Amino acid sequence: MVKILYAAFLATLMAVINAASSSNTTNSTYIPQTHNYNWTTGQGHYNVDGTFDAEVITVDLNDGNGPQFPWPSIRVTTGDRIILQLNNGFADKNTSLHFHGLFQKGSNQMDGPEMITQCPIAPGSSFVYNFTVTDQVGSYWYHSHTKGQYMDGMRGTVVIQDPDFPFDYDKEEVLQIAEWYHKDIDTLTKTFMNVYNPTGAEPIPQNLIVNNTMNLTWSVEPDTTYLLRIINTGGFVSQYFWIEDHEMQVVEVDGIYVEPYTTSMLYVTIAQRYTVLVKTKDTTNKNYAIMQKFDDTMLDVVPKDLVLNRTNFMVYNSSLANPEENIVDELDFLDDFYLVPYGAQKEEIYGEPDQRITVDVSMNNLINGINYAFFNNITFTYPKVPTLMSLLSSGNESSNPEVYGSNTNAFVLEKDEVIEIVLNNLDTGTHPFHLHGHAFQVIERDVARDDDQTPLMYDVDGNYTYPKYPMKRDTLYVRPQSNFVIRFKANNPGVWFFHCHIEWHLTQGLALVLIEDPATVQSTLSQQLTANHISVCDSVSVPYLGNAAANTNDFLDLAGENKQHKNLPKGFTAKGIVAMTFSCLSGILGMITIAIYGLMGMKDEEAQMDFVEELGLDVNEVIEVNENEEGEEDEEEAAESATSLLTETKTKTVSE
Ligand SMILES: *[C@@H]1O[C@H](CO)[C@@H](O)[C@H](O)[C@H]1NC(C)=O
Ligand SMILES: *[C@@H]1O[C@H](CO)[C@@H](O)[C@H](O)[C@H]1NC(C)=O
Ligand SMILES: *[C@@H]1O[C@H](CO)[C@@H](O)[C@H](O)[C@H]1NC(C)=O
Ligand SMILES: *[C@@H]1O[C@H](CO)[C@@H](O)[C@H](O)[C@H]1NC(C)=O
Ligand SMILES: *[C@@H]1O[C@H](CO)[C@@H](O)[C@H](O)[C@H]1NC(C)=O
Ligand SMILES: *[C@@H]1O[C@H](CO)[C@@H](O)[C@H](O)[C@H]1NC(C)=O
Ligand SMILES: *[C@@H]1O[C@H](CO)[C@@H](O)[C@H](O)[C@H]1NC(C)=O
Ligand SMILES: *[C@@H]1O[C@H](CO)[C@@H](O)[C@H](O)[C@H]1NC(C)=O
Ligand SMILES: *[C@@H]1O[C@H](CO)[C@@H](O)[C@H](O)[C@H]1NC(C)=O
Ligand SMILES: *[C@@H]1O[C@H](CO)[C@@H](O)[C@H](O)[C@H]1NC(C)=O
Ligand SMILES: *[C@@H]1O[C@H](CO)[C@@H](O)[C@H](O)[C@H]1NC(C)=O
Ligand SMILES: *[C@@H]1O[C@H](CO)[C@@H](O)[C@H](O)[C@H]1NC(C)=O
Ligand SMILES: [Cu+2]
Repeated sequence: MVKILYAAFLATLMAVINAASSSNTTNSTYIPQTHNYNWTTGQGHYNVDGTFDAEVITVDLNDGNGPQFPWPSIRVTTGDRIILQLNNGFADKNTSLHFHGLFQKGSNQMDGPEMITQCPIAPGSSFVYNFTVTDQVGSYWYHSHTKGQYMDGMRGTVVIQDPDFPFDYDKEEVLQIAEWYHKDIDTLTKTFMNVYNPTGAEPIPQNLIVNNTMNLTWSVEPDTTYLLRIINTGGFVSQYFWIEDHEMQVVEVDGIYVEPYTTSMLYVTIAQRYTVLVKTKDTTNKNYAIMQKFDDTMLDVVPKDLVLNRTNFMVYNSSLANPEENIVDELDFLDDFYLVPYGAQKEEIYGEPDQRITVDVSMNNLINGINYAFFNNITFTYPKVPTLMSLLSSGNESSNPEVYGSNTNAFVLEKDEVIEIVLNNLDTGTHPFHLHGHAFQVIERDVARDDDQTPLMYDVDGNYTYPKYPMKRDTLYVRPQSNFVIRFKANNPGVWFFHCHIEWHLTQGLALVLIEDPATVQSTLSQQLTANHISVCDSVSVPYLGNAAANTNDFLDLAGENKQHKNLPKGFTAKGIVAMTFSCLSGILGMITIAIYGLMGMKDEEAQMDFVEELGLDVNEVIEVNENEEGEEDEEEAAESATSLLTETKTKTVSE
């Protein structure tokens, strides 16, 4: 039986490969097109999941139909030009737009992340994204790169068609998956980056969605091969994805073709894309479940009413009943590490690196009580001048990383060097990291370590077996308390952001910036700021000359740069902050204070006061910081959040 199945699998594989070579004989003489878009952002309401009318970010396509939701999909062919004018129609929010996974060769300023490659777009201002899509094909997406905005819906899928697509299929379908919050991101961020949330517990989403809805119906035809593009446009959780009784043959991952690999389940972190071939059955007597499941290990608490598994419908025959939830015994999903790039994308592992960048990921509180995320103890703090502009204006100092600030983790890469990034995750969570401007080889990824073990650090002198043809992609997860190692060639001059794609963690500062081949950036005509870009900077009052501190005289003088808050005194823990926070509030929140004493195992106020003293902190200072940042009005809200945090903390303690 096993043998027969294996033979059948081989036969399919051969068929696919044959189809591949035959389709490559069609030498397309495609003439590139230009796609023009003129979009205006706005604020609206939309009931995405069918259970709550949420505040969302709308788009006006300026086609006479007014603001709409969701945002449109983009479909172009490789070689095409995109000219997208983004008009900021918000009353009081800056914005930006990033095309996730596009290399932006020679057009770094069109990459999108605000204060990295561009000035934020102020309300009333318009940025013209103008670039060609060169040497890339496959599944991508676009999203705002400002303050977690895309979780309010400012995102869409991007497909880059390949006239010489190497695999055979009949029809194509896109599934845009994500998680969904009922509250808007600005509101959630206020309670997340807050002294009352000292453990940095991420807000819990309300639902998993697909194509901006729930309970989606995908009507299929029998005996048909679908090219299915699964694109996770979420901002937080990874999802398990499977289709009842249907196998998926993975052929593309983050824009990289791979040797076809059959699996029954995918694990898709946010920002990742999987393109699979799904062959439908030749019978139409049953409909099947398309399942999405939360990776609930990423949630600090799992509320009782949270539905972890969401069922969508693959419908062969609409007069038959919808399928029930599909339950599997085991979450037996594809490990993307073992995929092998296919065709022209298949490249041997790069040799020993010319430069190795080793970064340790950690999370901790700073003196203001707020929980931050760090690479090598530095939490990314936005510079006063967008980093690309510091590069462009710093002349022969541009290859000195100091120019870019002491809180940005800036690394300078020389032209065509082989770069290795070793990432050690000292945190107990899973994190999906994204590199702008490149797809990288994944040469090593270690197993997870439990909470009670010590983190598994990568050993540079260790005896690892690297793949001969490593998998390549642009977004890769690291397991809890573990590590990964990636390599790429510094052949795309520009300033490229590398960060955790979990929007909460990016907000907490889990980012660094690569300054790649600065001399070439300076000398390339197409890399000079467009007149439109300069006017966008002017209207938001962001300088486009100078180092990270906006100093134009001495590029090594960083006086006045933005810096992270001071460290906490040694030995201070998040639990200590919980206690301190609530003691500060005891006047307002007597009951909660008592509850928290219980949690701390402190029975009387005296012991509690001793503890606060032990912290060696000026309690009044903490109150001041908080009031300055949040304003007095927010105290009630903060109290509300404190109550919910307390409930969560208690829940967690109980479940442990
Ligand atoms: C495709 O056709 C063009 C024009 O006929 C030719 O120059 C080119 O070499 C062909 N490419 C391949 C891959 O066959
Ligand atoms: C884009 O839309 C705005 C707002 O409707 C309009 O003022 C502008 O002329 C349009 N631009 C282009 C290039 O069509
Ligand atoms: C999906 O189904 C759930 C019930 O399982 C319902 O509460 C919700 O409103 C539905 N949503 C949509 C968009 O149909
Ligand atoms: C927009 O960006 C500018 C420059 O960084 C900043 O001063 C301003 O506060 C931002 N506006 C909002 C609403 O965040
Ligand atoms: C887009 O860029 C091309 C190439 O630099 C230029 O010729 C064209 O004028 C630009 N278009 C707009 C609308 O900026
Ligand atoms: C899902 O949305 C995409 C656009 O992102 C669309 O192309 C596709 O047809 C939709 N799929 C279904 C099953 O509705
Ligand atoms: C769909 O199901 C109905 C009800 O069982 C049946 O009458 C019909 O023939 C089916 N259609 C197809 C295309 O199988
Ligand atoms: C969710 O899915 C998993 C995997 O199929 C299953 O073990 C679990 O029982 C499901 N939970 C619920 C509440 O349906
Ligand atoms: C298609 O043919 C071209 C030119 O011969 C080759 O470079 C490319 O790798 C082929 N594509 C695939 C997917 O085999
Ligand atoms: C970060 O700080 C910790 C504690 O002070 C120290 O042990 C560690 O070496 C630092 N890590 C780096 C990469 O500087
Ligand atoms: C950089 O250029 C300036 C003049 O533009 C010169 O004074 C300085 O010595 C140069 N520095 C280096 C490191 O070459
Ligand atoms: C490294 O590992 C390989 C395979 O596990 C083994 O054959 C080899 O002896 C090891 N080399 C050293 C120096 O430990
Ligand atoms: Cu993260």
